Formats: sequence, structure tokens, C-alpha cells
Amino acid sequence: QTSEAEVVVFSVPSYACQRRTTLENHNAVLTDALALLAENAELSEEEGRGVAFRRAAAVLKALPRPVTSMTELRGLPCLGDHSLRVIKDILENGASSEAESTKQSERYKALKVLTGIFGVGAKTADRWIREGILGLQQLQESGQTLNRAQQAGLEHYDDLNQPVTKADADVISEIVERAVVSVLPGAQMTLIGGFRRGKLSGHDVDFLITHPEEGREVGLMPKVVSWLESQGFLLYQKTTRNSYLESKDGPGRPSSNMDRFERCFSIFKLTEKERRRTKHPETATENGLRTVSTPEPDPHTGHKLWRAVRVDLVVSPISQFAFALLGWTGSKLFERELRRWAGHERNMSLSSHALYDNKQRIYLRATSEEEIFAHLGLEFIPPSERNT
Ligand code: TTP
Ligand code: MN
Ligand code: MN
Ligand code: MN
Repeated sequence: QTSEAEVVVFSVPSYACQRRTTLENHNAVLTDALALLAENAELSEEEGRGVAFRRAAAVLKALPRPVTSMTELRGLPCLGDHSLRVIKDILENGASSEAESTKQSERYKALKVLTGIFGVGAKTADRWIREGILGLQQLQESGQTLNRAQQAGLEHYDDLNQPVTKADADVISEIVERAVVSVLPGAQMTLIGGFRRGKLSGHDVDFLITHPEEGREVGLMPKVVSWLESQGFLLYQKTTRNSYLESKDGPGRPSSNMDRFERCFSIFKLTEKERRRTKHPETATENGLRTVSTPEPDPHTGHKLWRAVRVDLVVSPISQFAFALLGWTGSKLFERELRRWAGHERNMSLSSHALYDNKQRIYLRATSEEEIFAHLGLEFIPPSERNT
């Protein structure tokens, strides 16, 4: 029992981009509950509430040990009344009654199932729920018109709701690398998203492609996609062309947080054959032979020798590469906090394309992430410590 005076208070800076957040989380019970409430708010299109819960969870993730009493939280940033009530409930009763009842609610369960379909967002799911569609079976029987993405999403539902392992991400990296160097020698590809932050699993695999000579990257995406298609690697793809130059965004005034790079949202067909031909050092055995995992048997066909994996491809000109790399490495909250820091603390506008100084009225150049952090007056945080 410690007296009030002896309680050691944690010290945490208020922006997530000022903190080092590794994958090691000493407060997972608390942050899981807050993440569930955040997700429920986001699925209900209450973005503000969602961000508040995410920020509170991020503060707890940055603590060096488990929280054991409410007094330890004194002075910590980003913990609003609602989040504090949730934390108190867990510390006193072992669970958050609000998180538990949300998890059990028909609406939350339906939102999860429906938005688990690739191509279905919160708005569509909400409309379907109001029409009485709560699950996949009901959706299929309803005769709702589905777009191409949603049809693919429904068709590959089970695979796409299975986490992607780092080993499978490595296999896909090798395939994308082959595609990129085949269509444009000298082009470079970088793993981004959660896997760049060192996560061991993810919901998709993300890649950034560029070429060291400015302009050579133009027209690259359709060629990469054709190559992948010709080799039978794509179950679905939708390519969106670059719209940065023709956009009406003023300096540092992007019309939305969506960037304007040429990009491709796709579903890969990852076969056992590809999994075998790629060497994974981390699964190598002492005698140098690799243990190959047996494929998951498919309940319908008995043996399915491939799985569907979501893959995002982005192409950036080399002049914007550092900004694209920083903007696509995440986490989503880390990105949001970087932009908030830039705007509120530095009077600058940061996007995945550029950094604009609103006071000097100039774009600040950068060829590395380190330079961008320096322009922003922030200590450099490596990708593995952006797991907010
Ligand atoms: P995600 O792939 O959605 O997230 P993730 O890789 O961090 O996590 P997961 O393991 O679940 O896949 O997005 C990766 C980053 O890309 C994220 O920081 C946000 C950024 N991004 C954009 O900048 N613009 C976009 O349109 C999208 C979809 C993502
Ligand atoms: Mn630790
Ligand atoms: Mn990802
Ligand atoms: Mn992605």
C-alpha cells in the first residue's frame, strides 16, 4: 500500500508522435476495451468519439508497466471522463461493462460481420442493418446489388478475415519485387504499413514503389498490374490514377486526408507453390531444410491450395518518396497526430505528398523521414516505435 505522496506519476507527452510506442503493451486489458469502444464509435460514424478513445488507449500503450490504480493516471494527457470511467471499471471489476455489452450487442456484431466484407464501409453496413440485414446469409438472400469489390469481398470472406502472417507478407514481397523489376528495371519497392512497423500479422500487405529518376515512375502501376494479372496472381484489383497535379488542393490544403497517389487496392492469390519457393530464414531449421506448413483444408472443396490476401500498392515520384513513406507507415493514429502536431504546434501542413510552412509560405524539401521529423521539430521515431 503506497500513500498518495509516494505514488510515482507517469510522464507522457501529449502527442503520440512525441512518444516511442513499441509493440510491447503492458496495459492490453485496458487498451483492448478502449479499442473496442473506439471501433464501435467509428463504425457508428462518430469519428470524434473514436479518436478520443484511440488517444486514451495510445497513452496507456506508452506506459512502462501495468496501471494498478487510478491515482497513477493523474496528470496523464488525453484521458477524458468517459475513458477514465472505462479504466476505473476494469481496475475495480476486472472488465468494462460498457465494452462487454457493446461486444454482445446485435448492432455491433452485425457491423463487424458486414464491414468485414472488403468494400463495405460503415455507411453501407448501417443501411443494410436498417433494412434488417444482420449477416452474410441475409445479405445473399436479400438481392442487394453488390459492386465488384463487395462481390470479391464476399467470395473471399473467410480468407480476408484471417490475419496475414509476416511469412506470407515476405512471399508477397518477393512476387511484387519480381513484377516491379520485370516491368521497370531500377524501380524500387518498400514494404510499408504495419509490417514495416514490425508487426507479426496484419489485415493486408502494403507496398510503396518508386524510381530514383523522377518521372520514370509514370505509368508504372498499370504495367505492374498487367504483369501480376498475366501470372495469375490477382483475384481482384482496382487501380486509381494519380490526381495530385490536377487537384484543386492549395498549398498545404489537401481537400481530404486521402492522398492522391496512383494506387491499387487488390486481392492476391497466394498459392502453396509460391509459399514453398520463397525462402524464409526465420523458419529455416538447423539442417537447412524448411518446414512447410500444411495448407488449411477448405470446408467446401476439401483441399484449397491457395489463400486470398489483401494487398495495397502505391506509386510515388522520388521527390515525394519520404513523405509517402512516412504517411503510409502508420499507425493511423500516429499519422493523425503528426498532422495535428504540424498544424497546431508548427503552423505547417503535412500530407503524404509534402510539408508546407504556412508562415514562410514555402514547401520544405526532404529526402528521408529523419529530415521530416527535423523540419517538424520532433525527435525521430523509428517505424517500430510508431505502434500507437
Ligand atoms: P492500413 O494498411 O490500413 O493499416 P496498417 O498497415 O497500419 O495495419 P494492418 O496490419 O491492419 O494492415 O494502412 C497503412 C497506412 O496507410 C496507414 O498509416 C494509413 C495509410 N493510408 C493512407 O495514407 N491513405 C489511404 O487511403 C489508406 C487506405 C491508408
Ligand atoms: Mn517495457
Ligand atoms: Mn496494412
Ligand atoms: Mn492497407
